[in-house]
Amino acid sequence: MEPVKDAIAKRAHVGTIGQYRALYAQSVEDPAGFWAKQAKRLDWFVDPLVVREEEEAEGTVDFSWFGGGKLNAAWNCVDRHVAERGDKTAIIWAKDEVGEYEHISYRRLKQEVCRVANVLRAHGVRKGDRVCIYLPMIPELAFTMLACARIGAIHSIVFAGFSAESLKDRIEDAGAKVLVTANEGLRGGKTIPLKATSDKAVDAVGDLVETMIVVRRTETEVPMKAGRDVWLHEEAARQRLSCPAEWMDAEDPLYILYTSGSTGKPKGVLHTTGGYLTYAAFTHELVFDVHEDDIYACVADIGWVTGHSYIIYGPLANGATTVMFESTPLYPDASRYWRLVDDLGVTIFYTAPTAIRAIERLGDEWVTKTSRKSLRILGTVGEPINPGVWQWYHDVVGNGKCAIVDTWWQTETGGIMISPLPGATPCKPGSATLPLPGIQPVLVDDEGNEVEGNDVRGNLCIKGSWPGQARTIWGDHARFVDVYFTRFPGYYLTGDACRRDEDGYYWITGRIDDVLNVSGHRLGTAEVESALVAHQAVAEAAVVGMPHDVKGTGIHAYCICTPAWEEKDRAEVIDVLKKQVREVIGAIATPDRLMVVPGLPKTRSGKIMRRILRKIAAAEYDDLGDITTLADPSVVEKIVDDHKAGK
Ligand code: 7RM
Repeated sequence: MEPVKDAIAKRAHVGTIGQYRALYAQSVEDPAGFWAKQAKRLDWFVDPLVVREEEEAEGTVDFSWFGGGKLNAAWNCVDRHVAERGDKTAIIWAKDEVGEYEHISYRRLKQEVCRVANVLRAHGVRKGDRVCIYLPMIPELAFTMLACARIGAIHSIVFAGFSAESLKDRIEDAGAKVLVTANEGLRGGKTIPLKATSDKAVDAVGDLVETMIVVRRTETEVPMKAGRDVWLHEEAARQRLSCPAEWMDAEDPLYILYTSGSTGKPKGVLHTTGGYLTYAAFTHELVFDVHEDDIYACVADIGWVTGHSYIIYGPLANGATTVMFESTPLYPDASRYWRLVDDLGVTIFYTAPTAIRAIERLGDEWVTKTSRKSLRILGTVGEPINPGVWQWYHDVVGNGKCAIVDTWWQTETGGIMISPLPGATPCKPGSATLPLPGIQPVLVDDEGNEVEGNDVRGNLCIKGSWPGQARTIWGDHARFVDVYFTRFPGYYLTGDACRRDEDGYYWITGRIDDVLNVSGHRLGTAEVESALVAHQAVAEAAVVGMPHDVKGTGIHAYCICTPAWEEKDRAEVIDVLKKQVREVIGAIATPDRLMVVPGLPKTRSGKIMRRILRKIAAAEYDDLGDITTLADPSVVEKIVDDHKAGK
């Protein structure tokens, strides 16, 4: 057990474990009172009349928060701070170029947001319309999100590493009539051809996208299609510096964010305005113990939920100074993060275990040659952190002086659910520790019974609702009900397996479904499989996770080739198929290992035995279990031999 550090506890919002326990007890005894109080951290045009409502009817799920309330997320993240702290830096943009920073004050942020909002309005965007954003980590991304929020448009941000096809699917599913992109992205000294990818995606959706708004990040010329494409800087220069904020209902959508599930295409998780923003602000302040003078850096990409909640909405709602980091942890070398910390005086730093592992393996010197004396709190998110990596983060990066917060949550939860509080919770490396106030995790056995007590395991579910909870899947409420609320009625199903230890601490042990967590990014095995079988070379494919030192989980694909491709050079086929996945989904989905196999282990009813494929992928050949029930056990032998031979 790693005790809480006195220096951190002394100034913390919650400074003892007793205080945390009292707050927690209060939150579950009187949730309405507790959340009503939390909602007061926002500025409401009209105060909510009710805290929480749940409608019950056979076969569906419907809950809402802060009914009757009216507010605007951009107003809360920007305008209301201008009077109090107009000259305070809202966003520090850390450019890809080493040592180059741009500070944007709350006053300037308001003007930039208004200008972009006016540009969107001028192009016909109205309340409820969807705007797709395909931008790298540049300030215009923040301006555009907040501009959407300001006029009541729903943003759908697509990570700039996704392919044209992934972008197209998301534009189409959301029905976005405007796409905001950049001529190019810049990351780790390399350019990313965003406009070219956007053109491909937009051309493939017919005339759905009426306007493409292009940010000029680099000097590179790109073709602009007359009547469709416009430059943001030219349009913005013509617009006023003010723009009225729409009065949004608490339950009006704020954004859609696509995330992978175990089956089918990624689902558009929908978050609403009042509950989400309350929850993002509340958790950001509590978990990171944010104070007025903090310099807060979450180095995730805004294309993922972590960036939505903990680079933009949470920090800005709290009037904090937040960093937008455009580069990568290893560019130009493994000191990059700590150089960022020293250059800006970062006090709170939030990243993923995969990034920590990538840096750790290159040696301590990259860290120890930097000062890092400004740091107080170090966070992680996205996947379980190995206890050894936790210790290294604590001892080497944090010099033994920082609090570590291992934060468990999901796209669907809107914000952090299980995490230590830096001034209150003694830590156990590898455990996300205890639930935040207002959150009731339960472990449910496979029969649907709550597993009580400590030193137990089960399917991690959440009892009751919380304000940041996703309300639906865009365009498919039946899928929302089916995926999250059907297997164990009455609970929200997280899809994670979990252990609650003898002290009541939670340990996430992995997914219970076919979702992989690759470098902290969620990927469905079904998505990768469908990208593979879309190629003429592949007759059938099965994808599983495999242990990976840096990524946590790597992608292992097994493919059966079509006759015409069977005789081709193996290495070439493998290259072609890896490239296929990269082109269909994006680089993050590229298989780490791809094997061409003569067959797949199947039951006599034709079901692929993924359990066996996972064991082989992990090189646990002696532990394959019973294979006698397979339709053709000899396939397994062949695959094992080839795997051992590195084929
Ligand atoms: C924020 C985010 C969610 C999945 C989740 C888990 C895994 C996230 C942790 C973690 C262990 C953690 N959203 N996960 N945080 N596992 N410890 N601290 O990652 O929707 O992209 O992924 O990530 O499996 O279900 S996400």
